[in-house]
Amino acid sequence: MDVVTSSPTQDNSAIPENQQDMANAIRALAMDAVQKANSGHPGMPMGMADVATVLFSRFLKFDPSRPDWADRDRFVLSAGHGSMLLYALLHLTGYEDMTLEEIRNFRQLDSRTAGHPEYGHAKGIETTTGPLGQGLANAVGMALAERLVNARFGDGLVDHHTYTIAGDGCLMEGVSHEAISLAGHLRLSKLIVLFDDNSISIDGSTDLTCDDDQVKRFEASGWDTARVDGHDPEAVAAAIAAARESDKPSLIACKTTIGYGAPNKQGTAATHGAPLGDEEIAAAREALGWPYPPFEIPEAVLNAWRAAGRRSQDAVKAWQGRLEASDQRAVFERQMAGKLPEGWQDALAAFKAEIAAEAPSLATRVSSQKTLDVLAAAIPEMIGGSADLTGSNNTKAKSQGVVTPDDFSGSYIHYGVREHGMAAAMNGLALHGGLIPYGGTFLVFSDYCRPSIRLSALMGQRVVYVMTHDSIGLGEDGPTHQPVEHLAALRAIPNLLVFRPADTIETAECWELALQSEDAPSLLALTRQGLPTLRKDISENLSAYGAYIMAPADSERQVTLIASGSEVQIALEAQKLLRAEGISAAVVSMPCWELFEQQPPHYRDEVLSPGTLHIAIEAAMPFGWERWIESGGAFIGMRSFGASAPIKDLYKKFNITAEAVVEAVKTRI
Ligand SMILES: Cc1ncc(C[n+]2csc(CCOP(=O)(O)OP(=O)(O)O)c2C)c(N)n1
Repeated sequence: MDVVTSSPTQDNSAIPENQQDMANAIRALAMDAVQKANSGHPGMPMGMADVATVLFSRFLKFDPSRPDWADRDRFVLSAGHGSMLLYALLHLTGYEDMTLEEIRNFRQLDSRTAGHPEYGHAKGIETTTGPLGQGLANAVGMALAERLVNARFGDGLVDHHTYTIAGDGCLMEGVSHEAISLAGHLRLSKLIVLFDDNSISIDGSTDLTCDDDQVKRFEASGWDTARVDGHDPEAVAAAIAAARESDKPSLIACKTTIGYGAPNKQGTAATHGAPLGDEEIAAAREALGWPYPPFEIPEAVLNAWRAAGRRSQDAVKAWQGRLEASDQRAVFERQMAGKLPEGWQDALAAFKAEIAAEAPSLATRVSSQKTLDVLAAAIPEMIGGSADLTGSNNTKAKSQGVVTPDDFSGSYIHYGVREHGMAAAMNGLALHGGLIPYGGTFLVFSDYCRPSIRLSALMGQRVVYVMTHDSIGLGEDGPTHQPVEHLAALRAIPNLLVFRPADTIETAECWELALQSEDAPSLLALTRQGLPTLRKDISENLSAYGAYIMAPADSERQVTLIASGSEVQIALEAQKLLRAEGISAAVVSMPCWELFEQQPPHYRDEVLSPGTLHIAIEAAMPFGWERWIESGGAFIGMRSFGASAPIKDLYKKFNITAEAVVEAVKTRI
């Protein structure tokens, strides 16, 4: 660990003259916007204004007039409550859509300046942050993405840093451990964390809760570290310059005073998340030597900031020249635009035809593996991985090499036992652009990924979660490993496509849909146990409808059996038994509720046939199924946790059988 003090390791000509005023402009905008909104967090932006000024005016490679420039440095405000820091920086450096009006409308309906930074609301917001720790873990994913895309396209097109500001809260969160451990292992040397080391969180001093030596913690995970006075711009600059030379990821612990400049409140939790009040703001203006009215930035200061925003224009031009001269240009542009390669479905269609002809019995996790063998070969930007369950999740395709700290040309990541870190890193991979991440664990551990899955959905990112061992069907590992409430919990997340395919054909279809879903993440719930091939008709991707009639009734329909995944075969068996009893039933396979909801009412009616008796079958809790079951119908599934036993005994014990379906029908018809 180095204690860095001011040292001229960088070009002093680049140091803006009025950097104190530049930092104070951030402070003033933060104080004033929070005061006007009567809510928000002034303390962190005021405390980190000096650090951010150094970063944005001397180091960060970015161009507000080309916010989507592929080779820009990524900046992530992990301590998202300090959103005014980011909004102020975007406004001051000249992002067109971050007007002063937006700053004045901080936290108001339809403004770009939401309470916490939201991806897509304004250019320059690289990810949605607010849930502490997520941004740091996203930044790890972005830094990993940079290395992966660099390995494919070279330094000429991809050579940038990822910076993130994280606070005490981010570093207390468990996900920070997984993230920094992964980054240390992969030696993501172009990742630089600026720790807002102010020793204050909401409840007061961090002495109340945390004795960790964060610097030592990062060192233990293989990071370079430094401690600096976060209000000494030259010390901060020297530390960043040194970090950029490191062959490891770097932590710079910036000792700061929260609410810096507010004479009576600085250094206390009172500045964390409440307006300072008119009196204290007036006192702060006095103390900072900032005599200007609210929301007014003097021309000279604004000019200095706008000059900072133009620093990289030559670099952009030079990069553009390299892109135009590159023989990889078309592929690079396609991948960065998130478009799939031409003809990617051809091999998939051949695979489906082969499966329909051979009709093998396979666990859908194996069906997924076989689909991946086809897809990963056709779509090199797919980046797979698993949280230490590669052989169980069947996530590694034949063509995929393993990514190592020394070689990022592979496309498979061993994430280690770090489900949460994996999910958050996948968000970073997707947000960076140029890659399509997917990663696996057991469905029961989707809970360990949930905060990041929720953010994939909120941000509309194409991340694919491969979640195997999706029910009591996994057998002997028992109730600790048997998900029962997870499908319901996942279906409750808006903008997440939850797929539960019934056989290999549906698995291939669901993968196809997941890759086509550019604005929503997908989760595939896959079985451990073998399932017969049920579908022969491959003329159309029927899973795209969310639900469809897999086996029609052979006379006027009396009963509609609705099932997903492994229970579709039970529904088909029940249909036969009912037929023998003279009861006419149709079987509906419902691999994706969300897509079915999007279908027009006439299609939904055709599939569900209102007025018939509805029986739903799924080896999970009934929560939510009432939506598809008309009154008088029934649900065959779980009502409790599972148990440890062979699968054949479990389905009987929990009464998820064709006979139970028949009985439910007969007592109701
Ligand atoms: C996962 C999560 N838990 C709780 C919160 C609520 N929260 C927002 S900021 C904060 C304290 C953060 O402390 P620190 O990072 O030191 O920020 P500072 O006080 O320095 O601004 C908490 C608990 C949150 N945003 N995310």
